[in-house]
Amino acid sequence: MNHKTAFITGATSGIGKATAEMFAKNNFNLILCGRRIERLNELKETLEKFTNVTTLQFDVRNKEEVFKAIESLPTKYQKIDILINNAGNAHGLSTIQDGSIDDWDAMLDINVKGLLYVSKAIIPQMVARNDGFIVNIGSIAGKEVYPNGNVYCASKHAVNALNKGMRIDLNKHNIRVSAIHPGAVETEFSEVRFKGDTKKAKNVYAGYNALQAKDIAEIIHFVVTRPGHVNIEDLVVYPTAQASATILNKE
Ligand code: NDP
Ligand code: 8X3
Repeated sequence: MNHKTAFITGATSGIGKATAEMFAKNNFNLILCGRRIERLNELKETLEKFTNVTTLQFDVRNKEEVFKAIESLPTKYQKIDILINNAGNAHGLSTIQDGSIDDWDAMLDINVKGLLYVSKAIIPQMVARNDGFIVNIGSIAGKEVYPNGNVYCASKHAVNALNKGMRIDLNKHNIRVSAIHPGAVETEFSEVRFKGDTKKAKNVYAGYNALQAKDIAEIIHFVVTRPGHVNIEDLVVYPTAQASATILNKE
């Protein structure tokens, strides 16, 4: 395969799916990951019209599954040029005293430990080749802490720190590392946060123009297509109507 190969976690929805679509149309070979196999199959069928696509079904929380899945890649997909660490979500929105321990476990296990497991499985080949690109999807929740955001914000502050740590450790191996920190993006994020309460989820994006997944996909594509000597370290992106995590100019 001539073109670069990108490995995208959380490709079944939202930012990851839009990134897969954007990359497919720009001839990247794709390894698309997620837990929902029907969605992976559907996406593969659609995007195969543009590029080479393979899928991996695994839960980022399960380290054995992560390593087994990545080791099982067909030979032509084994060289991974770009890793997009995107899988993640918020679970609940509660004060620290009312928060659910299961929600805390989910956020830390997926957003932090899951990102680490996938990175650990892929970074060694990049180091060996002296070449690679990692994009970590953080959040403005990794830059600010907002009321009731406690553990989600902690998980994204950890992503912010890991992004910096990866940059420092991998710099001498010619591996570029970038983080994108979006504000409100209209995806399934709030449906997951509010456990399927569609009305509550829709309300998060009502009364203003929220970012769309495609907006972030375009930025990710821009970041990974800079010339080899250019590395955008950290990029914060808000909808125009949003001034900070808590200041939103709704109609
Ligand atoms: P979505 O809920 O639309 O997508 C989340 C993706 O993560 C899905 O593809 C899901 O796939 C995958 N995922 C979740 N849990 C796991 C798991 N345990 N194992 C494997 N994959 C998993 O949300 P977004 O697209 O909005 O979120 C993408 C990233 O962007 C997240 O890291 C989120 O924190 C971040 N972000 C989102 C913002 C927003 O406002 N939407 C703003 C800032 C950052 P599946 O369920 O099939 O496994
Ligand atoms: C998602 C953005 O503000 O809902 O990371 O936490 S926010």
